[in-house]
Amino acid sequence: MKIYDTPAGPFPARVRIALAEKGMMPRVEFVPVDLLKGEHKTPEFRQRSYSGTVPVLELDDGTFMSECTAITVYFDELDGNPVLTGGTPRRQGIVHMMTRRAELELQEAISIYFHHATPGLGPQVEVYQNKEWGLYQRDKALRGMRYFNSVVQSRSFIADDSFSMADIAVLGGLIFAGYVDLAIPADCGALADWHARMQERPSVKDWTAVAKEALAAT
Ligand code: GTS
Repeated sequence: MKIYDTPAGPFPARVRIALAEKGMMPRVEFVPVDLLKGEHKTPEFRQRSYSGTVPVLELDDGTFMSECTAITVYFDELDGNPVLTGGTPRRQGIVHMMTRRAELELQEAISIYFHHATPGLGPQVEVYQNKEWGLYQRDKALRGMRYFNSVVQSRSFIADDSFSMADIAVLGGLIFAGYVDLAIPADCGALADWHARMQERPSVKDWTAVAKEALAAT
């Protein structure tokens, strides 16, 4: 299997952390995609990913799969032990709800802020920008942080009392927040504590080391 991605990217981070949690990193070959050069927007790349985004998983039979959530579910089910996304129907539902909420309220909002209200990936790639929309989304992301702060005030993890895909999605959002200097608000102590605890997970430590190396090389 191959994954087309950019190692330090906040969305690719989600799949890489999930793979590390599952001990499945060795099963995948990573193919780098240079976003600053717009390699993800070429007609050739769009054959793999209609929306022109990474990560993209290529299965050995030639199937392409986009979307962090879909790829995470795929790997989680592969070994018959879906600890990140599965369990009871109730847990599945809650994990998916909280994952989508993390995307909408945090990671996608920050992504829109980055692409619309900052130079983003540069003028060659950012062919349409709407600064007002970007700034609106930045404020939405800050509200999202306050929401997730309230969530982890009453439980240890984002979806329930165990680590799941939803924790990885909030982590992805906070990784993106770090890149655009959007700090966790000072009044969000529970979220800051949760974030500090997540940094102790070997999967997150491994990703942080790989990302640092990739950023240093650019
Ligand atoms: N919904 C997609 C998913 O869940 O996979 C979003 C993927 C996404 O936006 N990926 C970013 C991308 O390709 C990569 S990164 O910003 O996290 O590194 N962005 C490029 C673009 O032009 O939108």
